Amino acid sequence: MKTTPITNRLLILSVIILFYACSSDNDNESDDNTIDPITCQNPDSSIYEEKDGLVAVEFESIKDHNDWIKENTTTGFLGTHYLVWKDNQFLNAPGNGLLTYKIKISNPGVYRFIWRSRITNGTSGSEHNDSWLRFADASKFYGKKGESIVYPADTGQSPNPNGSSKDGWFKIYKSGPADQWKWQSSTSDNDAHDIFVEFDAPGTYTMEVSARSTFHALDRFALFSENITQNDATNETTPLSEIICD
Ligand SMILES: [Ca+2]
Repeated sequence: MKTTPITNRLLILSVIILFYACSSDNDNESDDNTIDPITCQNPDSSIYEEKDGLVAVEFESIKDHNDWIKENTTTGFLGTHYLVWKDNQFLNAPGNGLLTYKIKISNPGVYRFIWRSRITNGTSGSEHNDSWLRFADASKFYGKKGESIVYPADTGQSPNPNGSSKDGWFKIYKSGPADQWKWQSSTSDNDAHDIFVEFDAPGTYTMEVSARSTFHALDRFALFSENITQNDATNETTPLSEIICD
């Protein structure tokens, strides 16, 4: 077909419209997450940077949320959204609906882990209240309550927590009323142990979360060293960790 000046102009116009349509799409994506200072070319290469012994991350800032629903309908969350699991339950099968957060540690040592979560279905405080957590490449990953320490199952370490644990994963639950967001990460049923992670050397480590109960919503998490209080680590105004690209 012979192109006339008119069809040429139409072609150019279409290309320009397409260009602006695509760039406004991108704009929406970055508006979606105001805490994300940069967008890595490969979303899998995003790394959260520990600073002065603190890592603070909005769960929704991850690019690949792997069938978790990014929602903002249950009020009281921090950041722009939360992630909630609405697919099948995986009560004894960790690794489904995998969320991977890479964390660059510059100050090695002992860190406590805690997340802010909520039940988004029903009124029971003991259902829809847990998800799986694993730090497979950290030097140590354990639950602690006073002098009592528990290790995840299938790691060759003991004792293991009461209730579910498998392949190095802890079941992490919250207790208390269903209708409240709460900073709590406990493992071992009816014997709540706090969660600790040790990093012996500077480096980039991998934190994994996977689906267990339906309607468990994850808002934000913090990893903090012994020189930081839980109040400071979980304060709404605490600066979020910067994201760098691998
Ligand atoms: Ca959030």
